[in-house]
Amino acid sequence: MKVGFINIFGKPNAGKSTLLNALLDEKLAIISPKVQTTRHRIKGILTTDQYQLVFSDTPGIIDPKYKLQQKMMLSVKSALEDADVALLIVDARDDWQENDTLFSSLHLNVPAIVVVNKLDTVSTEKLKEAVSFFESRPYCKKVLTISALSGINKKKFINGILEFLPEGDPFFEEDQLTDLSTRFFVGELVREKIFELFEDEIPYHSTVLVTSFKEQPHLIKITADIIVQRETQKAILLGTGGSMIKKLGTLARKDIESFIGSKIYLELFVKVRPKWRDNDLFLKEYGYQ
Ligand SMILES: Nc1nc2c(ncn2[C@@H]2O[C@H](COP(=O)(O)OP(=O)(O)O)[C@@H](O)[C@H]2O)c(=O)[nH]1
Ligand SMILES: [Mg+2]
Repeated sequence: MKVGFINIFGKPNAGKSTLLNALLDEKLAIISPKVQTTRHRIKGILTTDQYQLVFSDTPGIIDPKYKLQQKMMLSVKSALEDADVALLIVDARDDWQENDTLFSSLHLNVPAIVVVNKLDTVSTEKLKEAVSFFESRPYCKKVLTISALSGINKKKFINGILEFLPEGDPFFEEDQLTDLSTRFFVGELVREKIFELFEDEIPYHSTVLVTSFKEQPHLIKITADIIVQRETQKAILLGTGGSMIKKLGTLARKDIESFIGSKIYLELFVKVRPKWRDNDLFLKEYGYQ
């Protein structure tokens, strides 16, 4: 059986998380049109009789400006170290040269497949040009083109990867989808709604901590804290008469219910923790190792 770690790298917004979800047929990674939505390395495991593929979604590669971003880049670094194959994903509309510089700077010592994504947004001509541009790069073993959003030919895509993977024994049980806890994904779904509902700095100054998760006969009771940096941000999150937090809770509850496959009761609290993004103790508490 073919077994391997396939780690997905690229600039913010290239479509890494959308690709992971498409490959797994499951919404594991949260997605938004805003950059830097993904903060952790998220593994998605795909097992059949012929292979076990362990895909990792990673945060977009950026120059870190505060400690949270440093932690985000550490998770990218760990993924660089254990990949069997790197998927270097690029938005077809983006500056190819710039992406090439970034990919070269990773100094990969594993084979790389360049994945030109968002083929739905460019002409066939442009796409062909992109393919030949990346095919000529030294780190690139193969170029695949996809639209992660409109759906990919999974079989073809996976066959393109398999030839680079070693034979071996599986690392995970065949029904295991990820290595992260349900609590983690619950927090992520709440965080996704913050990206959806709020503008400017709010999503970037917020995080979510699930503080309790209790299974009861007909529903799961979940409480979570939304952490922000300032009182003014707390006021925005709550909204007039609590209107925004209510909206947020409703949207998150629907997604969490479909993720867990059970009714839930969700209670959200907003807490102010000044400068949490630069505080090691807070970062640790909120799951950024
Ligand atoms: N048109 C189009 N948009 C896409 C495609 N793949 C991803 N997107 C969009 O690009 C944005 C960023 O996607 P995301 O997966 O969060 O990117 P990430 O930052 O690399 O993880 C989202 O708004 C996606 O819906 C695609 O194939 N075509
Ligand atoms: Mg992402």
